[in-house]
This record gives sequence, C-alpha cells and structure tokens, in this order.
Amino acid sequence: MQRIFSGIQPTGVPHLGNYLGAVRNWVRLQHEMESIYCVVDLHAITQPQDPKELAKQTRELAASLLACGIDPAKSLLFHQSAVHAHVRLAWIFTCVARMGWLNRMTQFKDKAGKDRENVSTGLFIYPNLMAADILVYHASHVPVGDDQRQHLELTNDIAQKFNFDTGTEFFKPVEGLIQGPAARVMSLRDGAKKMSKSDASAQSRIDLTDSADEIALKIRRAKTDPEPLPSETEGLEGRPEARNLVGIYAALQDVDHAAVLREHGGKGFGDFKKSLADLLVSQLDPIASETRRLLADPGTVDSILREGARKAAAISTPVAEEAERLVGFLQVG
Ligand code: AQP
Repeated sequence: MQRIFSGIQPTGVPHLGNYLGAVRNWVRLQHEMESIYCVVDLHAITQPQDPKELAKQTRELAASLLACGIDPAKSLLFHQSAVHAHVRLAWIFTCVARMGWLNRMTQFKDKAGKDRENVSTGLFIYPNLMAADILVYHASHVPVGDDQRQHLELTNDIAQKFNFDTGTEFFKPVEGLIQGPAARVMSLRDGAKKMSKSDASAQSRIDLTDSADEIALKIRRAKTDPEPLPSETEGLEGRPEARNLVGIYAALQDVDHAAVLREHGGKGFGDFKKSLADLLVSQLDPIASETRRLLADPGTVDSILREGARKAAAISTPVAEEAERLVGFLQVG
C-alpha cells in the first residue's frame, strides 16, 4: 500500500521554503497516492507559543494549504491535537528511542542553541512524535524538505527497534520524498541559513501572504554577490546566495539549475531579480487571495479540519491500539 503522510507547524505564516520544499509536492502527490496532511500544533508547542495566536495560526495555515491546492476531496487535512492516536504512539516511541539517537539530532542542536538547559523536554523528543505521526498511519512515503532527512532516518530506527522489541514486523520502513531544486530554500539575507518562519528578520523570507510589492522589495533586497550569473552550474560553487535564487527560479519553472543558467547566464542580478519577482508574484498572488477568501468563512475551514480529523482517527486509532497491545498493555475491552 502506498500512503503519504506529512505535516507542517502552525508557528507562523508559511513561507516559500515550506511551499517549494514540501507543500507544492503534497499537492501533486495527492493525485498519485492516498494522502494525509496534518497541521502539527503539538509540535508547535515544543517552543513557546502565544495561546491566543496558536489556534488562529492553525486555522490560517489550514486555509493556506487549501489555497495552495490541497483538495479535501482527495486528501485528509486535519490538526494534530484533534487526533489522540499520535500522542498514544509517541509515548511508546519515547520509551523505544535511545538518548544517544536523539542527542545526535541536528535540528534540536540548531533550535536549542546555547540555551539547551532551558528548552522544553518536548523539543528534545520532537522526533519521537514525528515518528508516531508517520507510523500511526502506516505511511509508506513522507514528502518533506531536506532539513527533515535525519528525522526520517530516526523514524525508521524507531520502527525497527519497536519491531525487534515486540518480535513483530508491525511497522514497515518509510521512504522520504525529498524532491526538486528547492528542497532546501535558504534565507534571503544569509545563504548559509535555511529560510524559516521563526527567523527574526521578515526580510529573510517570502511569506505566502506577502503582497506583490512586498515580494518585489524582498527579492530586490536579497543578498547577492557582485558577479553576474554564471552560464554553468559549476559557477555557482561558493556562491550560496546566487545558488539559492537560481534554485527558487528553477523550482518555480519546474526545470533544473542548468536550464535557468542557460537562459540567464551572464546577466547581472538586477535583471534576474526582476524576472524572479515577476515569477513569484504570478504564482504566489493567487494563493494569497484564495487564503483571504477562505478565511472570510472560517466555519468552512473548521468543518474541513473536523471531517479530516474524524477520518484520520478512524485510520490511526486501531494502529495505536495494536501498538499498545503489542507492548503488553492490558486490554479490557
Ligand atoms: N527552508 C526550507 N526549504 C525547504 N523546505 C523547508 N521546510 C521548512 N523550511 C524549509 C519544509 O516545510 C515542511 C514544514 O516544516 P515545518 O513548519 O514543520 O517546520 P520547520 O522545518 O521547522 O520549518 P520552519 O519554517 O523553519 O519553522 P520554524 O521556524 O517554526 O522552525 C517540512 O517538510 C520542512 O522540511
């Protein structure tokens, strides 16, 4: 069976990295495989969130996903806290995963930074919950950005150890789908940092709600170097900001870096940035206006989430129950 699961945190407005690295692939894949997409609010509270904002951001993110093309007639869309099976399996996985495995997770190191003693324990065990999100649906494929590669490997380690501990083959290996020239979109201000919702600088990212003027301004101000664009991909070596803008352009046009450089090689960044901004506006503006339209009717968005959660619970609850039985919890009917 082929089934997709993927999630996104309601930690702010989704950005171009989320879109090109993940959500755009979700939209395509929903036509090929059974697809389950989740707004992962349980993950969001691993870092401080304003309670008044979290619910609002959850609904807004769901609207944004629908505006990007997630079709509730083809995919399940729901928010994670509404389906308790995730947490039931996550607790078991927290007792399966080893400290040494989690200590190696680079995302924890990045997010905890120097404040390691003060971050929540939830941030540390985040990958256990992510493994549960995926495996509680027996998903076979997980379309994500490149930053999630290590968490997917951990998911398979947890699945394998659970099977070993219980003497079963209950969980099958999952395969990441990490695709395209924009699997890791970088900050517009620093080509060494990934574009992120929580970056303090709004200039570092293109939000999916940005107006045409904001997009054009952010691209105009994006950090570059003084050289013109190279004609071949080798010329992007050591030029992370140039590589990033070319990768974004390539992803938007569904071509590779080489094709973009064949067309734009030799041009200065002024011209290239103008073409890039036009391309971005033509693809993102319809998403922003559809998001606004959907949010004018929050009841419809909520009912899509409610129905998605009902169907997601019907798939995941029996899997969590079976995992509980396999680890030896008393079943009293
Ligand atoms: N810069 C990126 N390039 C490509 N893909 C990306 N993704 C995130 N950033 C990029 C992919 O988007 C999906 C949802 O990510 P998430 O919101 O669950 O968490 P994240 O990876 O932590 O994203 P952010 O924007 O950096 O959020 P904050 O700042 O809150 O931590 C995932 O598939 C991810 O790979």
